[in-house]
Amino acid sequence: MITTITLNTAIDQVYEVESLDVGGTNRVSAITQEAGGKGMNVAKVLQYLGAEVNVGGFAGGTNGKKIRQLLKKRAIPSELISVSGESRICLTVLDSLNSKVTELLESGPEISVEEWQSMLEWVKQKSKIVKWFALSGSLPKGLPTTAYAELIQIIHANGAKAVLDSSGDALRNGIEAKPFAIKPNEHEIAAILGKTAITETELLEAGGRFVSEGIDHVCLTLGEEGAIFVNQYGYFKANAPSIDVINTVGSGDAFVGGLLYGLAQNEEISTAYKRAIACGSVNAMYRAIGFIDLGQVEVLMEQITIEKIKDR
Ligand code: TA6
Repeated sequence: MITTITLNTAIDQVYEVESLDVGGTNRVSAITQEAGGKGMNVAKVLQYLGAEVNVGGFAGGTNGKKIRQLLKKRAIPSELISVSGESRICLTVLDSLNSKVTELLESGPEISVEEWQSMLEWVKQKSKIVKWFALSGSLPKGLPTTAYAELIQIIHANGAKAVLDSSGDALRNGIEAKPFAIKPNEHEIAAILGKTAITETELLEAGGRFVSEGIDHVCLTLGEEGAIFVNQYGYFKANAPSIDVINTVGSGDAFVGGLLYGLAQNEEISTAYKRAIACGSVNAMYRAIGFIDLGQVEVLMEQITIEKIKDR
């Protein structure tokens, strides 16, 4: 069993337009709605891969009710904690003619101290029976920037493992709690180092430092350039297969799903890394967020090579 936690759940709504006219009138040709927020997408990908998965997080109001219904439709068991605020809508506008994606993300409800305490207690109980956790996405208002660090400490204290995918202070503080794996992209690493851009050497340095500090797998995603992996055996670079991109939203989440599946199955680590990249790439080949086709994943995995750059 793998549990994904989304502290700021959402309804992911995709509007498809032929050619987005910013400032003009746009007719929507197709609408889809899914349970969203990063951890929900990780859960969907894990389910496609055949893993047993359930989801935790906060959900409130009419949108929270809808999120629960959408999860039920997919037969993803949810143990979301109800909150008094209204869960958010995250809107993706797909410009099909120009293959451009625009995201409009609401900030979500404010979480009270009592609601946060309920979450800490839930994770305390859950991590006694579940071995793997994904902690994904931005933090809703009201939570301290140490929220993920607190969850990681609880998870580790119970002998379970956490993969963290966040950004900003939540990522910086989360790293200090030494999750089992992290998946920042180059911009997220640059931001926590107080830089606007980052060289490959600086990325490798940061990855090496995180591993020395106790993180087992540092997975640095580089978009179409592939990914850099740092672990106790060294520094590795992997290519991304060439694909026709439709919608990259959720690709990072699909990467986490693939990685977590491999880790939980105790796969050879290079296979888990390849699965992560392939899942991220396949997600980008489709309109839907958090969708993978298993056959495509296998095909793309064959096209990924992982090269050792240097020893640690
Ligand atoms: O990664 C894509 C996505 O998961 C969307 O599904 C949308 O819900 C958004 O990211 C939320 O990101 P955030 O970091 O605000 O939790």
